[in-house]
Amino acid sequence: MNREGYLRRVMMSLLCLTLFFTGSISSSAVETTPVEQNGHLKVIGNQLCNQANQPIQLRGMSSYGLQWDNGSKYINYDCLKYLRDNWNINVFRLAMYTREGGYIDDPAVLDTVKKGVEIALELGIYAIIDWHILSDNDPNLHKAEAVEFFEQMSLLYGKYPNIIYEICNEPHDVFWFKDIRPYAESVIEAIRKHDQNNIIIIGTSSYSRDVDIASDNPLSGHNLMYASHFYAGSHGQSVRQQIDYARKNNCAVFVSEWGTTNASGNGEIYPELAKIWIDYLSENKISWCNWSLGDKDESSAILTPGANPKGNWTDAELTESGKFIKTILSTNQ
Ligand code: DCB
Repeated sequence: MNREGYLRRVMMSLLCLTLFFTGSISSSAVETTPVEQNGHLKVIGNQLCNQANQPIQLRGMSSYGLQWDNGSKYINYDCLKYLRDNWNINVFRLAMYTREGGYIDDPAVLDTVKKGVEIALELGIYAIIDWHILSDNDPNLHKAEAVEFFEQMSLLYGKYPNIIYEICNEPHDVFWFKDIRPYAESVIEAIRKHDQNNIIIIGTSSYSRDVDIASDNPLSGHNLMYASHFYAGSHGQSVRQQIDYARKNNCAVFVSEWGTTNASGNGEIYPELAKIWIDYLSENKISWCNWSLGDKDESSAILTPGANPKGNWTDAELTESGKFIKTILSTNQ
């Protein structure tokens, strides 16, 4: 090979190397989504972990009730992308009420749930499919529908690492061992027919606070977590102690819903008490979703009435709670 040919080859190789490195650097910085980074989640001991067995904390928003316009209008690609890219959410909860005009009363709400899941798949964030029992306090009231629903969801989406199932939002006036546990066994069995791996969150008694009671008689099976919900104005140290107790019993806890208000979802907000909770959850790498992404005129909503459905909100479109949550999430506090 002559000298000119040799030089040309050296120059070409340098060019290729430069293109390779700049290309790969920019794609990892900009294009790696939370799900690409973390893959299939799993529970190890009492801790949620990623595919590489490293502890992970998911943080994000719960929708408002999807049967209502105040909640459903924010389930669109632009809004959830805005929350992923500007508020750093890596999880999103789709609150599908069963009663109060929800799935049992009008199954059309399922379209919004599916839309939300498909957006989560595109955006590479985790999506919680929440069977949001509330006035129907006992999950057994609609157990047959729940079994059928979750079997259908696991068949459709179980192959994607994005999916998390929450099988009963907030049971109350029922007992863990006698009522909730057998319900959970049936629903888990239905999900596991099609999806052997994704995380399943099980609600607990007293509006999903009694994780301690559940942990004394836990379910058998893998990748199961127990729901602990709190409202900062109503629930504090004693609820954190219930969580500590469950974790000592080797049960994994997911705070799939919490609010800055009292348990009514309205009235004053309690940012100092909420910050104590947030620090506790971060220290223990406990995942959470805040209630709620919606513009109902109530203080637990993060948006003021009429806020842009596509995100990109000004401060005037955020409530006090919204500004607080935005700071916590976007500055990784
Ligand atoms: C939970 C529910 C959630 C509820 C919020 C705030 O309920 F999971 O669905 O959301 O916490 O209360 C509220 C909405 C309202 C709506 C109402 C009924 O923000 O706009 O009108 O649902 O659909 C809890 C949580 C804790 C307790 C009681 C309730 N508690 N509860 O500890 O007593 O009765 O709804």
